[in-house]
Amino acid sequence: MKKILLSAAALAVIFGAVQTASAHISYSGRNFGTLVVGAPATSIDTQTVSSSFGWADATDTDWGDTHRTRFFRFTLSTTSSVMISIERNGSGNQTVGNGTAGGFLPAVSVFSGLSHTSSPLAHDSSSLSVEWLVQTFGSSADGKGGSGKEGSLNALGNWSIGNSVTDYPTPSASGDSLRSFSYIGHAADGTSANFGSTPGIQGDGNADGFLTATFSDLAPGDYSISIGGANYAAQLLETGPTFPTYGVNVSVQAVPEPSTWAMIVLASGLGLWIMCRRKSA
Ligand SMILES: [Ca+2]
Ligand SMILES: [Ca+2]
Ligand SMILES: [Ca+2]
Repeated sequence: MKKILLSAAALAVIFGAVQTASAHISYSGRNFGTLVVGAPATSIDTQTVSSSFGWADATDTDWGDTHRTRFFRFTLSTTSSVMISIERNGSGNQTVGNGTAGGFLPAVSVFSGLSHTSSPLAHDSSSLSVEWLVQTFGSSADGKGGSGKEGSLNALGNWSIGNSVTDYPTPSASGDSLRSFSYIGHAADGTSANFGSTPGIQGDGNADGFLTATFSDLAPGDYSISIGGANYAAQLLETGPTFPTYGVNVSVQAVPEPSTWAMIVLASGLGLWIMCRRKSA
């Protein structure tokens, strides 16, 4: 009997390790490709996010764990504005729990830059990730390597993360590489009652599980989207190590630049003015 129990425990450890490994930053099945202005929106449905607090937790001073958000990517070949819509999928894909304060509330950060697209994938506990945090923030506090950070993800600013042919605390080996993300912007479902008191967060004011936002004037290049839960207080309820997963549908579309719209409005206004002058003449 004891032997069977031990085997089950060993299996749980192995299964847990496999699950963790598969949750490193990956864009597999979540690449929107190159967006073209005027093309219809592309949707990637029935994706899952681990925890209802992951994005909000990465907005505070000790940052957050990339594993608690889900990464998507897109590419631009010309300067464009990009509209991102996220809808909680509560019917078929919300596997555990229903969160608090109205269920899963989506939030998103957009970054210029791309993580690794093949194994070994980047993660918060790789030697290189921890080394970067310690070099940047020192090692006199708690968190990863004493850096004072819970993880690599900064939802409101720049950050870096590394992959690892070995794992922490083995020193980074040749073959490991660091990727850097430049912060573009963010959007969050709800209000500070949901995402917490970190200054500067823009909410859509209505915690209804739906979020849409446009990020303007993005230069050609590769972009990463980090999507996670906006419920800051839920980290006190969802304490791990196993976190509830929530379903999201994500839609992305390149839309005309605000300056283009301004020109269209200006041009039609001018047309109207000429027509009026001709009529009165
Ligand atoms: Ca945090
Ligand atoms: Ca936290
Ligand atoms: Ca909303």
